[in-house]
Amino acid sequence: MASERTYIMVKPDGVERGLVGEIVKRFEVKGFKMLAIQMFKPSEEHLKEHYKDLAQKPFFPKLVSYMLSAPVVGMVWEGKGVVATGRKMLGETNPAASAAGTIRGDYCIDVGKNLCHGSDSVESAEREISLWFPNGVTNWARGFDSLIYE
Ligand code: RTP
Repeated sequence: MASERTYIMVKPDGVERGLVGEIVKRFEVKGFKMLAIQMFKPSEEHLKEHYKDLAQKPFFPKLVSYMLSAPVVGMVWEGKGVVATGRKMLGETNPAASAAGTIRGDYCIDVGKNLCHGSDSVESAEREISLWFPNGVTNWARGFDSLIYE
């Protein structure tokens, strides 16, 4: 059975616009399994650690202040190929390049207000899950996995 996990985060604009439920719904109806969900009001240090690979980018200060502007909702999702498929479901980083049917393609316009984050590799996912859920995440047995996986 699949054990791949990803970290999906609804950013401040998504929380303030009331899109948490819509984003959760898309992952649920796809067939992925939620392992954790929590609202956070992270510190600046915590956010800088999350985005540490981008620290030298010119947009980094703007990104940090955007991410501190309201709470975020962090989630752990599990499923076969969930990292890559999760990124496809989010769409491209720039909503203008995102296909209709993706979250960013359907619900936002500018790159600096792009609603959601998804881990870009299995390794990043595990790092991010440890950062946001340091006490670990409990798995659970779902009764209908045989209807999802062949
Ligand atoms: P994320 O980490 O949030 O899932 O986004 P991503 O992998 O698709 O894109 P990344 O390059 O890691 O950028 C992280 C976030 O920074 C903001 N950004 N602003 N040119 C800009 O102003 C710019 N470029 C990126 C976006 O919020 C992006 O999601």
